[in-house]
Amino acid sequence: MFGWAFTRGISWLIDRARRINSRLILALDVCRRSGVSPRDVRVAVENLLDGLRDYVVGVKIGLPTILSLGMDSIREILECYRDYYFIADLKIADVGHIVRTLCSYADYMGFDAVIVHAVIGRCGGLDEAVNEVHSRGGAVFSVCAMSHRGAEEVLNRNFSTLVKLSMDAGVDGFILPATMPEYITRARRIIGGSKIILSPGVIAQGASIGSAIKYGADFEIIGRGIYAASNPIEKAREYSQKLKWYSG
Ligand code: BMP
Repeated sequence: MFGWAFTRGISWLIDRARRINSRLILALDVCRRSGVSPRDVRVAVENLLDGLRDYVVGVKIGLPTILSLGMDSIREILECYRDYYFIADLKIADVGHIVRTLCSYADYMGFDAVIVHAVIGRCGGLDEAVNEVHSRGGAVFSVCAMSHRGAEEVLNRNFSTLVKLSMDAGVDGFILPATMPEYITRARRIIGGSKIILSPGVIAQGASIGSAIKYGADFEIIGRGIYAASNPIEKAREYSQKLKWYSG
């Protein structure tokens, strides 16, 4: 359908992390609210991206920002900031043809990777995402546990099954909660060192900086702790100092 963007794999992400010596991923959930126009949102996004290059390895952009700006605006932004690794947080949970369409939209916008819910299962679900994204050269991260309390009611109870089926489907990495870091340790036991773990829930949701890395994550994802700070660039600098790629 579309296709020019999914050209940089996980190795590009790791190379960049090494280059800038950081394990920090920004959750860019800057979005429209009353009195804030799409133009204002775009300026805020571009100001952040201009200032965070030295500290932030990758940028996770989710539906609030994509819906606020629209796909073509996101595509223009991603084209201008190719020094970041971009992850489409579409949290895909749907049937095969919709999964494939959403993955192709992520490709169109210029993302390097897509986040998919493992709970949809493999056949007609995760397999479709992995095939679609891998055929275009991108990466898939699967959600196998979440960071909010309600996740313990259903999703997180199926954690081991979700991790195993994600491995069988051939995903490139996992999204696991910093607020419940025991899932990170458990995932590492199942997956070994071969896959990447990105961990949200740091600062605004209560997990302390560096804790998910200690439990075995590769990167920590921080949103409000950076973009809602009075000085986002200073905060990102401070956090990246605590999340160095090379310890010591
Ligand atoms: P914040 O640092 O502002 O709490 O943002 C966390 C980001 O990580 C949000 O984009 C959210 O959608 C995402 N996220 C999460 O918080 N918990 C999860 O379990 C999975 C997520 O993707």
